[in-house]
Amino acid sequence: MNDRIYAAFEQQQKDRGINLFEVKEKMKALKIETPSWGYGDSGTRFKVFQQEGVPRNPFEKMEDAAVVHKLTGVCPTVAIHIPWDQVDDYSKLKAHAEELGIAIGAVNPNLFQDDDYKFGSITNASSAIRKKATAHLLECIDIARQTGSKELSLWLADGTNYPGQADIRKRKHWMYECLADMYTALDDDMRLLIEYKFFEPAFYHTDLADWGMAYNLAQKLGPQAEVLVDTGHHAQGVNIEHIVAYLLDERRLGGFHFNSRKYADDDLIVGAHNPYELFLIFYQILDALQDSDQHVRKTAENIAYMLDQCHNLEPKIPAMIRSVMNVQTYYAKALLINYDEVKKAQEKGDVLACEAAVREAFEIDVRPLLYAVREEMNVPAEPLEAYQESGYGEKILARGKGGASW
Ligand code: PSV
Ligand code: MN
Repeated sequence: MNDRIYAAFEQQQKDRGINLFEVKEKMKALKIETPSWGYGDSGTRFKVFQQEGVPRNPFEKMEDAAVVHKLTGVCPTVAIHIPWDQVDDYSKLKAHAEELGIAIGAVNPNLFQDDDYKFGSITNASSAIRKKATAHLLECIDIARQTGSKELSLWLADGTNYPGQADIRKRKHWMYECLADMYTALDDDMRLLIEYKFFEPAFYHTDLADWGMAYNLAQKLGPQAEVLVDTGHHAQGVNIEHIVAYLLDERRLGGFHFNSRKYADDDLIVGAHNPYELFLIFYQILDALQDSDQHVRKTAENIAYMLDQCHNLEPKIPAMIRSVMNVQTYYAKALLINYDEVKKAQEKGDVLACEAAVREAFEIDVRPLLYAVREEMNVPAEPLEAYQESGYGEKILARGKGGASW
């Protein structure tokens, strides 16, 4: 990078009262988990377009994820989905990941792809099916023990399509009972991240539809249960950063599934459609990191940042790198907000100055900062270009078509 450009950037930030050393340390500490399923074939309900070179098994998924980590330096863990990533021996998968310089992150139970779950899993009127679903949740805790994972992220597809189809209150009780069994089985250092989604695949009611329901469940279950915010799981126009601030203040924000969306749960590259939203989410988190309450600060420190995307048309690995770079970019911009200036403007009730102080940081070109941080981390300044030049994309074509899919 051109030293003069960085020096000018440094001076500009100094003049704005920003401590760049601290900013760079925070950027180096950011960790973004990638999803194993984001490396496999995916599509819509209309068509899955198979790509050449897609990993054929969980071991190859780890290999692709390791490339993303090697080039970005900030993706040391990979979330797995069970049974998509089922293997005979999880210690082998763990060892394989570790040899590649990464580790297995959150374990995601799958309660939505079994015929038995047609009318619900842990909300099913059949106690035998609820027991089966609970057994799968417990199996996932056991897998987490074997992989050294500390997070279980739970998403439920349960819901109904028509009024009167089921007893909503009974389903609520059954859901709680099964999750309480799961919660009790968690090790002390594990946490349960509860994801919500307002529709799809059910269209009339979803049993865990919004952050309030997830929060309520987490409250009842205990301190190891927290809410997971998937940015694609809200109705149009919902103020996600408000939800983030609220959950942080309640000490119940556990993690994110980042992606971007235009209409529904589109699972597109994060930051592609929603850069300002992503920036404002980080603004709330960074603001909470300065809270006078140490519990709020701790909650903000322990957030699990995960991507949950499906790259249906674009090649998977570069798309994942693009997403990671987008998260870094908007995180960097939020770090450049002059928080004192915002607070002072708030105290004066100067609405225009408040808004301007936040937006100003968004408008800064942070490329000199990103290049400097990557240089200090010993990773390529332009990870995407480095990937294109690495030859890895060509090498994996030998895997052929018809790899793993979700
Ligand atoms: C559901 O849409 C979701 O966001 C959940 O996190 C699932 O585990 C993931 O996508 C993959 O289907
Ligand atoms: Mn998700």
